[in-house]
Amino acid sequence: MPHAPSRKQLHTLVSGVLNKTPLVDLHTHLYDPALGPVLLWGIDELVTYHYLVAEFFRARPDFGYDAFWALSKTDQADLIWRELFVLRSPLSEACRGVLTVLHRLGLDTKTKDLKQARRYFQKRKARDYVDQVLKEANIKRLYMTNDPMDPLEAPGWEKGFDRDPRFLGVLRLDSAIMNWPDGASRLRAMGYAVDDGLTGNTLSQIRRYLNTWCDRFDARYMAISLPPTFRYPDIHSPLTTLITKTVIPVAAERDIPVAMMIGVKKLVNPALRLAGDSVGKSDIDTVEALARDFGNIRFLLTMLARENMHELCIAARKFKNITPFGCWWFLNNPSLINEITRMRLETLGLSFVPQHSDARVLDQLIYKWAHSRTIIGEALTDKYADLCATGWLPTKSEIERDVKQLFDIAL
Ligand code: FIX
Ligand code: ZN
Repeated sequence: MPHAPSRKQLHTLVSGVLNKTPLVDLHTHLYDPALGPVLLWGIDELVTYHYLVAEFFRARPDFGYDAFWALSKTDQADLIWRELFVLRSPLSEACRGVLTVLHRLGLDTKTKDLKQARRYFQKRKARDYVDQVLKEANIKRLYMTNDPMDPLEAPGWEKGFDRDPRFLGVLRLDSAIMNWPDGASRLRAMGYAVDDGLTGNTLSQIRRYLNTWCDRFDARYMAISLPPTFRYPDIHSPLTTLITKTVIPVAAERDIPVAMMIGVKKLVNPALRLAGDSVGKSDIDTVEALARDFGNIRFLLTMLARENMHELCIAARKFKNITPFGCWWFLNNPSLINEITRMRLETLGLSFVPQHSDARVLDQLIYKWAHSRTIIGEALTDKYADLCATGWLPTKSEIERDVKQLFDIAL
């Protein structure tokens, strides 16, 4: 009877498999390098990430919002670096992330300015750097967030380009259907004959929009972020009507999933711009009702409130068409990734997607995945150790199989 491995031996095995398994990143704000400068990378983008902007104002509440936004990106980065990394220890997850990237790139992290880092990035070419970062983070494919109504992204699609197969398309729905009829004028400007009242051909025109852009993007799923107040059923809500009468029928026709990211309160502090969004507790009854009424739809689901995470695990146990994914945004911190991952392993086994990066800056892939692989590795090690205590000893190939199921996502 082979003897059970020690926890240390198990941890070495599990973390080795995790680190060498190329993964698929289910949700990012990154772009095919052919789309040009809309793909953000480099030290100034890293340090002015909206998470760090919010933390800067915690350190400097005396600093005016307008004064900050009036600065150049370089000056913003220098200011944030000084306040959060020099005058204070960079203990937050977002600060630590920047240091992990610099450290993995062989750069000095305890430096009083960004001169060395800027010299490093000035020598990089975007396409080579994409290869370097994907290799360092061991990512084989990632899903973008593509919005036909984004003025920064749209020109690249109009021009057309040879796709990088590592960057998969996703049709993002917010700008078209959130806060209806805000999107109606944008749709009309694109040639879709919609009216504010969702009457006549409006719904079929919106389905045409969805199909046209799913084709253009070769979209592997459609995605939308939703407020904590989102409800289904809700006969008075244009949003609910649009989701059930346009998004869901098109997803069914195309047999692609619908990703719902529920719980964001947009711009509670508009002065913070992208950093101004907050979190609210969402309604799990709505999630269960959607999964029940649309059993033919695969729902990729993540929620922003910690309190919703356990409810989502249980909803997924009740509905096989729910796949919980990621530790989203304010949950993407070691203490919560740890809690959520263990909760999911205990309630769902391997039938969930443990993490996505949500990276907005290419280099973030390095830290978001290094940090998550470590935490998820600890949780998996403990779960395998629990199995060993029953005499069920995992083999290396079984651990490789399990890790592939968790991270090598094929939609
Ligand atoms: O809606 C989303 O895709 C969110 O992830 C973003 O809006 C958010 O700003 C973010 O990047 C969080 O990590
Ligand atoms: Zn996102």
